[in-house]
Amino acid sequence: MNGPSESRIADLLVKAYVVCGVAGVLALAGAAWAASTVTVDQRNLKFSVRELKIAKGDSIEFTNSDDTQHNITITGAGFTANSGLQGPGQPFKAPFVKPGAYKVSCGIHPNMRMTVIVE
Ligand SMILES: [Cu+2]
Repeated sequence: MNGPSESRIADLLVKAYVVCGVAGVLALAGAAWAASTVTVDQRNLKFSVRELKIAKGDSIEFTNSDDTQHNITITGAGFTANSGLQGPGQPFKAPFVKPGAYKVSCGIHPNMRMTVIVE
């Protein structure tokens, strides 16, 4: 008597499980795909932009087109990162996982400053 309805419930559960699984995989793929890397160059002792807006999860790759060393410090939203001595041609990549305003400066050249806004 109740055989058919039980198998129908089991069938619905299997369908729901499959739909959730597909949605989960698509959500993960979307998140991985959405994060991007933005390049900021250092040239003539300046950052290529004064202010940059990026999305949460994006990274910035700081390149060094000068023939001298730089030393990038990033502070904000309870986060600090330092590139160490960054030689000519050497990239430094930093992820920004929390929204907020970040100050970026160079420890060697005090006039080198920029702001990163993570939305
Ligand atoms: Cu510098």
